[in-house]
Amino acid sequence: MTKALILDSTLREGEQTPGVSFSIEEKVEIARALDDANVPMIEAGHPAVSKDVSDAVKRISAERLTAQILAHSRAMISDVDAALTTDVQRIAIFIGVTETKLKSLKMTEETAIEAAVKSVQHARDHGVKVRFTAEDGTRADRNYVVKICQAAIEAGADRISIPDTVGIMTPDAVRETFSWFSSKLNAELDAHCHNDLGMASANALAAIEGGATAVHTTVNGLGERAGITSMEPFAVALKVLKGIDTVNLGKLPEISLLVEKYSGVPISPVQPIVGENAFSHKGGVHAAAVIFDPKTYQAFPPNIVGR
Ligand code: HCA
Ligand code: CU
Repeated sequence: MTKALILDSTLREGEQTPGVSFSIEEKVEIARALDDANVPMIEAGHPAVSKDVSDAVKRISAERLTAQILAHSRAMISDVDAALTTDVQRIAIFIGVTETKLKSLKMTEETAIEAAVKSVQHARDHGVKVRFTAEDGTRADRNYVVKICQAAIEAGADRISIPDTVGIMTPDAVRETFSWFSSKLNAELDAHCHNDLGMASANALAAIEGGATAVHTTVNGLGERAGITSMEPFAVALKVLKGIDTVNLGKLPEISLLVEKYSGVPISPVQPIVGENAFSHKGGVHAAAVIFDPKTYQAFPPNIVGR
């Protein structure tokens, strides 16, 4: 467990938050801020969704940021083609792998593998890197997930995401899942943890322990339903609990405010790291002890995030 990359998906997963829609200018500004904080991978949108999303991804690619820019795509040639027009460095191709999802897509296990392979090959033929996502992979039949991922790897994918799409995992289960998949798959593994049971940050940390080399986050934890792993507490936890450096922690409060402003989703006062109360003390016993020595009631010094 030595590497950990953060992939920020505020502009893709985060924009799937009900009521949230960023303008193109806002997206470019958020992407620049993430890049400025040394976020290595930015998932900028799903171009097949609309002209606006596609234009935004194009604009962000054209910024030539240090971060690698990704576009999301279903395992369909038309989606991959839409992603290719945006000039991104990597396309993240996903397909549902549970029995229920395959049924709803009117696919069999075999036709889903074919769709995955064809779309991965199509992207690779156009010179872009590919991540393949086995959507809802933590609830699917493991042996099938390995089979479809192996096919995607043979077709040219070099990263595989095993998302906890409905947020039902525990840290122990995630750690075991990632060590199992890393023993079976010859690719870098991404974790994408939804927060339906409030486990997203703990599960993401456990994924790293199990062998994942990247974790998907959003600023302020935005995303479908209860969102996904929030970048701020996760990046700080990696540093404080595991000694792993990722993004520039001092930039987190300003990025959080920027995303609060453009998403219209308010930061809660008790939100870790960026909430108004995150480093405040109220009870007399606490206040007196903190005046004596701050570490009595602090998990880590607030100045590591510039507060
Ligand atoms: C979804 C897709 C996804 C994909 C994650 C990924 C998920 O919106 O259903 O590409 O790694 O949660 O499975 O966000
Ligand atoms: Cu998701």
